[in-house]
Amino acid sequence: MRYSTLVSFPKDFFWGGSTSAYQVEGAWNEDGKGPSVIDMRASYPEGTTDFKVASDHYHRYKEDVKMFAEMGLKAYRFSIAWTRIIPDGDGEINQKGIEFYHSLIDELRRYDIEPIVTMYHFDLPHALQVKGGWSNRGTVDAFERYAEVLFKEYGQKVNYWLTINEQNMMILHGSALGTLDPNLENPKKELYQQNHHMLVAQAKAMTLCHQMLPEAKIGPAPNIALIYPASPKPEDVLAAANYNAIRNWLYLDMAVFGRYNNLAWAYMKEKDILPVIEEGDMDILKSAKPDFIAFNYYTSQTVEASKGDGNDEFARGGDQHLKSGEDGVYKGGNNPFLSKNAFGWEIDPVGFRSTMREIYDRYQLPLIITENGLGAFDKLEEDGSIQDDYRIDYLEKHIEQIKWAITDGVEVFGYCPWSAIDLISTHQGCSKRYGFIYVNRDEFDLKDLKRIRKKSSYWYETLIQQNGDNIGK
Ligand code: BGP
Repeated sequence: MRYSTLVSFPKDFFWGGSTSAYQVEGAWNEDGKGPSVIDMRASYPEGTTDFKVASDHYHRYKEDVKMFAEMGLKAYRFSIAWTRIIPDGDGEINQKGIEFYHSLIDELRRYDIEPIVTMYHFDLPHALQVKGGWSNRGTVDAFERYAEVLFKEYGQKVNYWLTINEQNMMILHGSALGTLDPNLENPKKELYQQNHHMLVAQAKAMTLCHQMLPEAKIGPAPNIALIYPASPKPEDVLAAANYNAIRNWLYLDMAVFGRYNNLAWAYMKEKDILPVIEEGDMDILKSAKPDFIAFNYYTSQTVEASKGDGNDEFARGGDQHLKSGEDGVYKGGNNPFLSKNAFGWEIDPVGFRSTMREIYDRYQLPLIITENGLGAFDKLEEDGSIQDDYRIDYLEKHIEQIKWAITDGVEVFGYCPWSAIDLISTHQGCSKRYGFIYVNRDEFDLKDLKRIRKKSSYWYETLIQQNGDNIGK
């Protein structure tokens, strides 16, 4: 639908920025922090750094938060490292870790920046992984206890909680994220059991949050992107519905309605990967209610009917870690109407609007975008500037689509692009940069880790001052 005028962003809209603990903090083994599955990764893709120092945010958070304030950020979405709080996942509490996040949150509050806290962003404690990770039902209890510690410690300072970042990507692309245990014998069956356990853990955390902190709000944070059929061919349309169910709705139907999506269930049944559901699980899942939906969006995907000829899998941008497509379910493919970024990810702002409309139509809950952004090889110019006009272009087009979605009647209360500051990509090193703020380091040369605001940060600052009024004009 086209409109003669677009509705303005709400006055108290959360213009933010986003990071995650293991990608930005560094200090991987300091002040009592235990190792996570990310720290214990056996190898990294060739030519890319590990996460030991990252952007050294742990030591420089004051300087970073000051820069966020200069940019005018209204919100900062970050994650707490479970292994700083409880180094082995379910044992002793580490006071130094507790203090770090108190200091970070206090610093944000000093500048009126709303903390939006992800409880768990890929970095499961290694000690829990050794005991079976999410395959072990005990991890559900460990997460509930961890949640209780967080709510007790930070509940008076944090109003917005996100449970688990991109649970769907951990299930679908765990090998790329470093979250898939390479020793799993039957990965798919295990993964869907893990998925069930994570869903129960999330439900328990949401219920606990409402009991302990009646004023606080909590929601899931999957990666949601509408799947297109490659053509109007009815079989392609069915294939898109299959993948939408497996990739997107499985996670949100459960978080919001407390039931398994029927197509996703039929898929798991056919593949013989149905999870074991313990007595009482469905009651736990049904009684938990999110207050909002947070989601990450980078790109859309296009699929067609499965050919079943062994060639259904498609590697996005040639990236073997990000394959999708499955015999008898759907075949992955390209969308000829979209351009691509330097890493082969399709750029689709209009798909972003469609995704917001679809989520809101299905669930009728307020939305916040907790990740969206452009990975690029930024260049530090001789004059010390970073001219990331391509990022401005990407963000502007996506923000405009939020405005269209708001005009469509979708309730959106915040936008936290990835990333507030440069950090280490999940599997493509630190040369793939996303930040508004440049961090002066290379893959293997830490240099001085100096912070430099990129051109996009000044552009975003102006946009925030104008509350997005000039967008879409
Ligand atoms: C999401 C993750 C982030 C982040 C982002 C960009 O899946 O939640 O942690 O890394 O994607 O992806 P990448 O780093 O692979 O470019």
